[in-house]
Amino acid sequence: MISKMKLKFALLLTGLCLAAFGQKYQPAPENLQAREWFQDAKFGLFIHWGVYSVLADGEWVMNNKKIPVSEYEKLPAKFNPTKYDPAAWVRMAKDAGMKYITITSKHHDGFAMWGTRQTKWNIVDATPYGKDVLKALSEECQKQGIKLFFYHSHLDWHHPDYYPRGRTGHDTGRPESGDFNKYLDFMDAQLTELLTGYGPIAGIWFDGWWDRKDQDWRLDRTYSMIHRLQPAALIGNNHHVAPFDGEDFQMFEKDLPGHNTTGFSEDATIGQLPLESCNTISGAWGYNANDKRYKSTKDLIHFLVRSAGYNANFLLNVGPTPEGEIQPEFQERLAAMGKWLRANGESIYGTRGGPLTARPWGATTQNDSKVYIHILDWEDNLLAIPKIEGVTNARLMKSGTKIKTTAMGDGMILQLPSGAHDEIDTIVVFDKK
Ligand code: FHN
Repeated sequence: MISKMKLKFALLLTGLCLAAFGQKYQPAPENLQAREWFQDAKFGLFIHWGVYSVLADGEWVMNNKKIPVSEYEKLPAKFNPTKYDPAAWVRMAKDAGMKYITITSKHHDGFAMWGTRQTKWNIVDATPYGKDVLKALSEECQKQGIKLFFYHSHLDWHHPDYYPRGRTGHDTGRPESGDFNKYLDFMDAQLTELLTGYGPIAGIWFDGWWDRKDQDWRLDRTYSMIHRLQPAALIGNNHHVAPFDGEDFQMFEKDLPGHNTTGFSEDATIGQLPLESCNTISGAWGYNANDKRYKSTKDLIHFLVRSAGYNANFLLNVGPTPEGEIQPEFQERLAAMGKWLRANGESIYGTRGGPLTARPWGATTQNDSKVYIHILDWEDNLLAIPKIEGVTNARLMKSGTKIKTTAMGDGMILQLPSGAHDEIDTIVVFDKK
């Protein structure tokens, strides 16, 4: 049963949506339900995996190292992930406290990680492994109750009809000719396979539109095809601009919503859709053997909490090896996040951001009956915050220790007893009256 607060949120969102933009797209009831589930889920696993992992230099190696198609096509013969264990991957995600997985079905190199009939450039026809890794993963996700999204690249450095070229992919050795609509027909046919052969798909995570911002990508055609095949599927497009008609959620890359530390999101105004921030554990998305820039578990939990404060999900990435393994540095951090969420999950799952907007010292989240003050970066025992109406019984969530609150002007002072600070997140909880 959708709660009063969330129904208010959903109707507000939809009403504002339709009103603001006179939108054609009317999300189906099951799509609105899925958006609620998405916003309650809060935490997902991003997986960037493909033949590029053989070179262990990230997912952009083909473009960065100017590898022509003729050379790059030698990679699949060396891609044989015999250690791939989808049950272990899904279990790892669940133990980390994640509720869904978003895996690259096709990245910019155009290589299909499933047995597509549209091209031989796929894992079943072109590798010694010869099996459909997405099929195995989708079955395992259904078995373990984890939802599955497919990342799908608009940009394609391999397909001859991805022409005229965009910002990237100029050193692939493809002929300077091609029919872009044939490429879009090919893409729609591949998406149809993914949405009709892998069970219920929670959504499609598009990327690469930014390679040709001027191009007519026939998005309305592709979006309505997806919603026709699976009305509950949530469409997101990492185009780094305000949401387009037909989209169901909005993502921010390596940034909290509305922030732009990476330069990706300068035109990314926050729309009225459910939000998701994605980030890496190291620097790279795809497997990169030399990338040791691992974020600490504390930093990763802070990103999760701050995302929740912005009413956004956190999609955290791993780049598996060509053998099909998740490196230990990633597994350790995910397991530690799962441990933290088993103790503190009530302040994250099923909440919405607020009532206070994001603060340098932390974030606030709320559900129907409680407000959670997440004190992340504040070492003093006194914290002044704006008055929060309609709440009572302030206490530390971990111990239940009462927290003294003193009204001060139109604010209130929280008085933390000495030693109350938690190394990662000191959570003060209030009951809603
Ligand atoms: O180019 C991609 C990159 O490889 C990766 O997939 C990220 C994930 O959000 N998105 C693009 C960069 O914006």
